[in-house]
Amino acid sequence: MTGAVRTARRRDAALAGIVAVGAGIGVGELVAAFVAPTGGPITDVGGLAVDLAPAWAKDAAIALFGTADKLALIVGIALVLALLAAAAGVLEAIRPPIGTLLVIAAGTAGIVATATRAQFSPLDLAPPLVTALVAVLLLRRLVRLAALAAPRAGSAETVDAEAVDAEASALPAGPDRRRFLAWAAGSAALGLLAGIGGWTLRAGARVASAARDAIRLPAPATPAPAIPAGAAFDVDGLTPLITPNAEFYRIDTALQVPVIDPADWQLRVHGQVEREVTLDWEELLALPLEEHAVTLACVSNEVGGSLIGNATWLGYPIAALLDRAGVSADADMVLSRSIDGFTAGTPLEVLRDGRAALLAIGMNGEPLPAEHGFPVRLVVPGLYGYVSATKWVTELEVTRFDRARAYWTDRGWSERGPVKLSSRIDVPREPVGAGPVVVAGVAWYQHVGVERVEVRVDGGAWQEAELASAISDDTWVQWRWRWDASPGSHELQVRAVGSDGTVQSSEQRPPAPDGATGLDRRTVEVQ
Ligand SMILES: Nc1nc2c(c(=O)[nH]1)N[C@H]1C(S)=C(S)[C@@H](COP(=O)(O)O)O[C@H]1N2
Ligand SMILES: [Mo]
Repeated sequence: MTGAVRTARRRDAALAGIVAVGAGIGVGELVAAFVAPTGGPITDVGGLAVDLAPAWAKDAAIALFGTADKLALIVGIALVLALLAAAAGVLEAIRPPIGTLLVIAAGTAGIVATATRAQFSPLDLAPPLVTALVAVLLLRRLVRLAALAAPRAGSAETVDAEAVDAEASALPAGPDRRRFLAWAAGSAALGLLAGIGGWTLRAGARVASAARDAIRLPAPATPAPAIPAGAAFDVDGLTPLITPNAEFYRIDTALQVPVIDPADWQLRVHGQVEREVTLDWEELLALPLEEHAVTLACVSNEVGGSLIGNATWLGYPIAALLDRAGVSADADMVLSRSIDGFTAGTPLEVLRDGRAALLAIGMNGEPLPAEHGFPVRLVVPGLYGYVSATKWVTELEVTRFDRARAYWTDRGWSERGPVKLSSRIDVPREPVGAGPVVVAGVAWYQHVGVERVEVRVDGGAWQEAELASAISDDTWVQWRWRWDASPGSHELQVRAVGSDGTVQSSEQRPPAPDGATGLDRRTVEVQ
């Protein structure tokens, strides 16, 4: 085989590698558009690169490329990937299956990059997996076709070195080579189409997340009161007083997180009002905003479950907005609607009794995360989320319970959903040694307040636990109790007593239709 032929064969193998990996990424981006709208193979690898890059490299990139630093990063990643892909093609041609292994290694890196993202769900693995699979299958197929198309040394097709124009193709355009080129061109075209499709579908998501990154939340006119000293116990394993956004439970019907550019967001207040009110993002930001800590709970939370979280929310009082619209005396409900059609029916009297019912834009000092309703959601202390906490909210319809039905009311859940008094044991989680043991957890009765928490062992007498200072009646409160544990297997139980004298019910009832009841219990082995 002549040098020119070898060069041409390697060129075809490199082309095979680039087409295979490129098409894999294209298909992966398309899959990402459906299952992981904020991610995707390129952005995930980019994210990992950004996370791993040393600070000086990031500073240099910003200094060199300014606001185009992200574009520069993507171009850089594409170049590196193209080089790797070409190498994989050549290696697969001359030393199979090293090229395949190289692609699998890169795919594994992509999967790790995805799996280590802060907000990861198993479905996010689909794009990198599909990318790797498509790339490997195409690489093997294209490299085989390229090999078939190439003349062997000494065969009749071997091209005389003198006849070869080193600039042009050194290989004869026989049927095998045309087949290879057709496959390569077809794969490239399909990959490109899939990629363009995926990026177009996700263009909205990128616009919105860029918009979110650019937001500077206004300072609240009414800041949250300082968290009282003694509100948080220093107990290992105890739920933190404020739930970090990345750990906040997420419940919604949205298979794909709705994407709203704040510049396009509008809230319409209508129905039984004197005048319709519309509010846009700039107007909302200019209003005097308030900050309040509120514990949000899901009606589906089982006793002892984790569908509850506490955050500091920044927003505008819904009541003030309703006043602006002038609510009809006949109305008794606000049907809030999200951009994806979800609805919640909230009693008007709850929204207007002075509690911190907010049209919220901030969560723990940040703009709302996409999953938690960006750019605007409702938060109402004392009500389960399904009747109050509409995310991606775009409409408030003032109406009546006997005229309108909300999403979950139509599916067998109670029309009204005040949060039930409840408590949870967080620690101990594991077997403990005999002697003093700290038992601790949280208790909540939003907008009423927790007066007392009691613990008992093996069904014995109730004993009062120590209660931390509450941030407010709208938040959960931590409790702890010192247990003198004796060896053996013991069952701990907890119950809370509300500020209104209500004692947490021990009757075990499931979440449907208006919230679970019963007592959290935990069996602990004492050695
Ligand atoms: N648009 C929309 N908003 C929604 C829901 C939903 O399905 N769609 N679910 C509600 C329910 S049932 C709960 S418990 C809370 C959960 O809010 P979180 O995901 O921010 O914790 O959102 C509420 N808001
Ligand atoms: Mo919920």
